[in-house]
Amino acid sequence: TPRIFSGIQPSGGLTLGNYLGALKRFVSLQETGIETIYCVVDLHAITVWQEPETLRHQTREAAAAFMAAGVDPARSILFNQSQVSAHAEMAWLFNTVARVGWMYRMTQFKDKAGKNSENASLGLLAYPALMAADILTYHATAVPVGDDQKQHLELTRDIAAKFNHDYGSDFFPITEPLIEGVATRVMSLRDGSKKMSKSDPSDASRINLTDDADAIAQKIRKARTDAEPLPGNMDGLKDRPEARNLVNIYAALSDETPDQVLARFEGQGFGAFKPALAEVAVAALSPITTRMNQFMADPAEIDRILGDGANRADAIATPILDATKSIMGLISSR
Ligand code: AQP
Repeated sequence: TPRIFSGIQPSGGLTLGNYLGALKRFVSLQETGIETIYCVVDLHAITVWQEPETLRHQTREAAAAFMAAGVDPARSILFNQSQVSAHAEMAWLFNTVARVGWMYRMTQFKDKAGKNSENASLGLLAYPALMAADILTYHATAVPVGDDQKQHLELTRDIAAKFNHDYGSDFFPITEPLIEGVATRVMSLRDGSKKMSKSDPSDASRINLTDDADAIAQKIRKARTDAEPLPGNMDGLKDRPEARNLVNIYAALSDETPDQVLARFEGQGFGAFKPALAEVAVAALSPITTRMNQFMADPAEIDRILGDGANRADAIATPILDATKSIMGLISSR
C-alpha cells in the first residue's frame, strides 16, 4: 500500500524554499487520500549545534508552519522525530548496513562540514542513515523532497537494497523520490548559484514564512538581478540564474508555468516584475503567516498535537522495527 513520509528540520525558521519544495506539496499529497506521515526532524537538526531553547521554539514553529500551510493533523500524522524512539534505533541498525564511504560522498556533508570535516559531529556524517530510518521505519513508498535531497534518497534506496540482499529478504521497499514542479530548487535571493536556505547567514537571501508584507517586498526589491528585460519564454533565461529563479518562484506561487508568466511580462524589466512578484508572494504567504501566529499563541496545543501524532506514528513504526531486529537475529523476549 502506498504511504508517503517526509520531514523538515527545525534548524531555523522555515523559508519560501521549504514551502514551495516541501510544504505546499505535502498538502496536495494529503488531498489525494494516500496515507501521509509528516515529521519535524529534530534529531537531524541537532547534527549541528542548536541552542536548546531555540530548538524547542523552532520545533513548535515548524509544526505551526505545517498546519498553517494546510497539513491537517487529523488526516496526516504530524509529529516530531525524537518522540518516536524507533527512528534512532533503526538508524543504529542502518549504521551497520551503510558503508562509511557512502557517507563521505554526500555533498550535503561536504557542504555542512566545510574544510574542517574532522571536527563535524559524527551525527552529521551519519545523517543519511537516520533519514533512511525515518522513511523505512514506516515502509514509506514515496518521499516528496526538494532537489537537494535527491542524493540522500538514493542512499536510502541503497540501504534498503543492501539490507534486503544481506539478509535475503524483501522486507524494505525501494522508496521513490517525488521531486516535481518548477520550484524543486528555490535559489538564494542574493546568489543564483546557491539554494535558499534557512541557515544562510544572510537574512536577505531568503523569504521566511514569518516575514511580514513589508519585509517580503523589500527582500524582493533588493534581490540580485540583471539589467536585461524579460524574454518571452524560459529558453531566453538559460544564462540568467537570478532572473530564472524569480520567474520560477512567481510561477510556483501562482500555479502557472514559467512560460505562462513570461508571456505576460515579455519585454518588461525588473522594475515592473519585482512589485508584481512581491504582490503574488504576499498574497500566498501572508495567510500562512497569520495562521502560524495563531497556532504559536498556544504552544501547549501544538505539543498536544505532536504527542498525539507521535503515538500514531509509534504504532506503525514499532512493529516494523521489531520485525527488522528479528530478521537481523536480535532477540526480543520481553
Ligand atoms: N531552496 C529550496 N528549494 C526547494 N526545496 C527546498 N528544501 C529546502 N530548501 C529548499 C526542501 O525542504 C525540505 C526540508 O529541508 P530540510 O529542513 O530537511 O533541510 P535542507 O534541505 O537542508 O533545507 P535548508 O532550508 O537548507 O535547511 P538547513 O539550512 O538547515 O540545511 C526538503 O524536502 C528540502 O528538499
